[in-house]
Parts: sequence; structure tokens; C-alpha cells
Amino acid sequence: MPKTVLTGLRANGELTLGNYLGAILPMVQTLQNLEEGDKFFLFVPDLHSFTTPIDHTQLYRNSLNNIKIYLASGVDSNRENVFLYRQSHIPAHSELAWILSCFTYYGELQRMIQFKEKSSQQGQNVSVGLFTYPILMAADILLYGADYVPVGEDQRQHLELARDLAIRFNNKFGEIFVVPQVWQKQLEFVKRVEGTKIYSLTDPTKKMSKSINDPKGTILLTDKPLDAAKKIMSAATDNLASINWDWNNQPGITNLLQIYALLKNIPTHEAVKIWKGQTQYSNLKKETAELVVEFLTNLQARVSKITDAQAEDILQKGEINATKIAKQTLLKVQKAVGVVKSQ
Ligand code: AQP
Repeated sequence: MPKTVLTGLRANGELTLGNYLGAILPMVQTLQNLEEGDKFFLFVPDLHSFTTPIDHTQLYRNSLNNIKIYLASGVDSNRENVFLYRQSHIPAHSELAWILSCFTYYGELQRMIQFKEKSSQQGQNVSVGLFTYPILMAADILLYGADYVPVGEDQRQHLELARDLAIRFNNKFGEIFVVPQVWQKQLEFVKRVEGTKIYSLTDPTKKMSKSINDPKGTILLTDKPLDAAKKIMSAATDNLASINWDWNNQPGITNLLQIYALLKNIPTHEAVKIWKGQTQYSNLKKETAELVVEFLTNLQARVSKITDAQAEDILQKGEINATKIAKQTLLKVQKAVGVVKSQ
């Protein structure tokens, strides 16, 4: 059965190692295993990028940078079934989001953990966009019939909302949407045992995040490799003198083990086996830092070879092709809700 895979990363700042390991790496690994008939949608949710305040003079550039990072990470835009595009350049995303919003319950959005967390950081001026953005995300997914959506653990609840909306809509109007796979199947698809969440190196109980000002805890994909190595070497750990996979009691060590395993492309249980029994943390830090240096050096070299004009050309082609698919789904929805004649 052909599969449809879709994912996107907001252009609200510089991408982090968390973004890479949680979303880009599984996507690239997935792309290597695509089979005949599979489709792969990779986009920049630029309309999502200002649900929280940003510097708008940087948005266009950040969108292009995201595309360059996708390409430099190994996405081959010449493959026929690979679509790269910006959300804002395909109006069907916004149109479907409005229709879906009329079938989404207020209480459902109120339960979204990301909304609770991000709105609590922002004081008085929380935008309605931050509240409703999971609906736009559902539209992003449902327009293209995505079965698999490689995202980090933090996006799990939003993906589940997309599933709920697809099921609700189909129950009312017939089989309009493909229902994305459940979370467990999503993990199996990207060959991971648990959802990926990379934590801050200064406070390993908090997510590494591109919009939080935590320079020592965050590795940006544009960091100088040696600066990034220093951040790993000074990562907060504990004084238990033992290396274990234990998010509750040793979150700093477990976070390092996770980064180590993903960059080395080995399962986490293997990484744990390698380090089990060691009583000092310096070697784990050193080897993880070396992996980070190698990874950043290679990625940055590849990014620097891609010009703005190349990225824009790829986007234009992708946007024409993705629009055709998005419009077909939107038309079905418009007929279902009665704004377009159904026969
Ligand atoms: N720390 C993380 N660990 C694993 N995965 C992560 N992702 C983000 N942070 C981590 C995954 O990256 C993708 C991009 O998400 P996004 O930019 O659209 O929104 P986000 O989840 O809100 O990501 P950030 O980096 O935390 O952005 P800010 O700080 O702006 O909110 C998603 O697949 C996400 O799971």
C-alpha cells in the first residue's frame, strides 16, 4: 500500500539540534526507505511561525534556511514524489483550516499542552493564532492524505487532534480524509521505541526549543561546531556517578545518551550498553561532543553550497505540484459542507 509522509518545521527562529533529531532525522531516514508510489511532503509552516512574536524581517529568510537545511540533511528534491513547499503559498491550507475550525471544540483546544505552556510564558498578549494553530496543523496534514507525520513527542497531542478531526468529519460526511496513523504506528514507522524529545543542556527537565532564550542549553544548527562542543561538555548532569537510561533521576545523562545514540545511528539500548558501568561522565560528554562537531561541520558545509535562488526554484516547483493535490482535497471538503455544488 503506498504511503504518504508529511512533516514541517516552523520558521520562527534558527533550528536546533532538537528539531533535527526529533523531526528532520526521522524524515530523512524515512525518505531513504520510500517505495514505489509513496509520497513525501516536506514543508515550511511559515504561517505557523508567528503564533508567538518573531522578527518579521527574518521570516522569509528563515523559511529559505529551513529548506536549505532539509536539502542539506539529505532530502532529494529531484525525486518525483517529493514535494517541498511553503504553507503560505498554498491557500488551501488556510481555507481548510477555517472549515475544520467549525468542527473543532473549544474544549479540545483548551486541553493542548503546548498552548498552556506557551501562553503561560507570554503574559497578557496571547494570540488567538497560538490557540487555534493545531487546527491549521490538522489542515496541513489532512490536505495531502498523510498516513505518517514524523514529529517530536511535543507534537503528539496535535497529531492526535488531526486524527480526531478526520474521524469526526468522515463520520459526518463520508470518507473524505485519510486518517493519520495512531502514535504507536508513527513510532514504528520511524523505527523508534519512544517519542523523541531533546532537552535543554542547562536544564534537562525543559525542552530544547528555538524560541526560548537559553543559549548555553540550546545547540543551534548554525552554531560553530566547537561552541556546540563546549555546550555539551558543560551540560548539567548529576552526582550519582553512574550512567543509566533514567529520565526521572538522571535526565541530563539520559538526554546525552539520547543525543549520542541518535547521532551515532544506534538504538538507545545499545548506547546504554556501551556506557553502562562507567562512573565518570567526561568520556560520554567528550564522545557526544565529537559526534556533534562532526555532524554540524558536515551539515553546515552542505548548507553553504545551496543558494537562495536554488531554494526558491525548488519551492516554486514544489508549490505548483502540491497545490494540485491540496485543491483536490479541498474541493471534496467544499462539496461535503455545501459551499460547492456536489454533483
Ligand atoms: N527538543 C525537541 N526534541 C525533539 N523534537 C523537537 N521538535 C522541536 N523541539 C524538539 C520537533 O521539531 C519539529 C518542529 O517543530 P516546530 O518548529 O513546528 O514547533 P515546535 O514543536 O514548537 O518546535 P520548537 O523548536 O520548540 O519551536 P518553538 O521554540 O518555536 O516552539 C516538530 O516535529 C517538533 O516535534
